[in-house]
Amino acid sequence: MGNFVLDALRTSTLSIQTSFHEIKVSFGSIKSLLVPWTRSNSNNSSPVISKTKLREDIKEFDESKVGVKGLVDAGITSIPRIFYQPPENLIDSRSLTRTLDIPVIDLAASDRAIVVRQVQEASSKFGFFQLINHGIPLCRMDDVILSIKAFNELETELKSQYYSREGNEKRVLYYGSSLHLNELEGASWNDTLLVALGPEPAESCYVPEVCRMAVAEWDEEMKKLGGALLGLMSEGLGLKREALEEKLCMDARIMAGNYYPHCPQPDLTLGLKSHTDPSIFTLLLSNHVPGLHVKVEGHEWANLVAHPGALVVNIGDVLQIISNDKYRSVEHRVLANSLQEPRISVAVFFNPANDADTYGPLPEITSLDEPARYRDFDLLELRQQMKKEVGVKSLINNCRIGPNLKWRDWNPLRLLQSYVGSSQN
Ligand SMILES: O=C(O)CCC(=O)C(=O)O
Repeated sequence: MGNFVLDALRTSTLSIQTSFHEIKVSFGSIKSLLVPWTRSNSNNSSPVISKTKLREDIKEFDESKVGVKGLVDAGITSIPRIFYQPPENLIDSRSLTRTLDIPVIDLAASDRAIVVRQVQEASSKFGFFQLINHGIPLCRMDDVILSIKAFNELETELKSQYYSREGNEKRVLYYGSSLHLNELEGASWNDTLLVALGPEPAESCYVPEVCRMAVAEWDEEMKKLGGALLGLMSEGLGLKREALEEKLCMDARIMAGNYYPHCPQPDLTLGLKSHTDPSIFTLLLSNHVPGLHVKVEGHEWANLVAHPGALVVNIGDVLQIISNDKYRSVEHRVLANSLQEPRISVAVFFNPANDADTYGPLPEITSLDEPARYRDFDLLELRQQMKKEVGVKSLINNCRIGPNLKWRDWNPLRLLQSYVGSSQN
């Protein structure tokens, strides 16, 4: 079997004849792309390829450790089949011109009550908002973006030393496309560097040197800003400032440095598939290359364009559950990048960290009138969820109390707490 990635990499000049059945490179043929391809719902013009073949191609791509950027560097002009998205995931052209104006919240505003109300409204209506005057110097923002760029643009031999999609003691992973690749779902057009920031951070010697300092400095900023934001969110629920912090102990931070290289066929794939974050919330910084797409009112997609210098916040599944649906975790994805310049984003996911605790709607905000809509979950369940492929509200759907909830999932204490909560109001 031809190794399409390495063949392509060995080739400086690619002459690609895309008749359906043959793609030739100056040295050898890319056999992986020769086999016809099919998917249910695919239209007649789609080539047909078996699941076995897709599985083999995924393995080859992964074992090459070159990431998606390696394919682009090799000069490919059509994307390998493993990146084709099923038709239902493809972009509807009308959504490309729709823009979502999410609230812009000025953290330096003098009236805290107004800021609390803005955070509360944005978290419940949009699930997304932007922060300006957040206190993080522009140079810090530039540094972390440039350092993620520098890592992704390292020589392949240097970068591939970090390549792994399995959890490891180094607590640093770098992989091409999404964390879980399989033949049933299209792969996405990006590369990611994941670094554990807490509570047991990656030892600095394991973080690639080219971004070590910038990531450590970014984490310091994220801890401060994340804590301040959680205080505002807590007050937005009518609780004391420290309530969510005490409950959630959100020390478990993970950073994803995402690199979306140019995609030669952006209408066939996605930069990142649609998902919600299984976090408390996420703080997102990106460079000026657009691509973030957000589902508005649960059905239409729109572009989210952040103000220069702003940080984007999105509510995660954990906070939707804890707030008993007062705050919303909203579906988002990233378009495949049609521009020559890469899109780079740095997402910091804030997760609960207290192993001993269970998490569910806060008794203080549930009552007989507004009973808990979710059962409790623990960190084991949350971690299992995070290990799976990016998904849409999987944790929320698993925990939602409804006809499918098994009797053993009910927590009598929770019912009692709801009652006590309501009688104290
Ligand atoms: O790159 C982006 O803009 C979004 C990243 C994202 O959604 C994620 O890393 O979960």
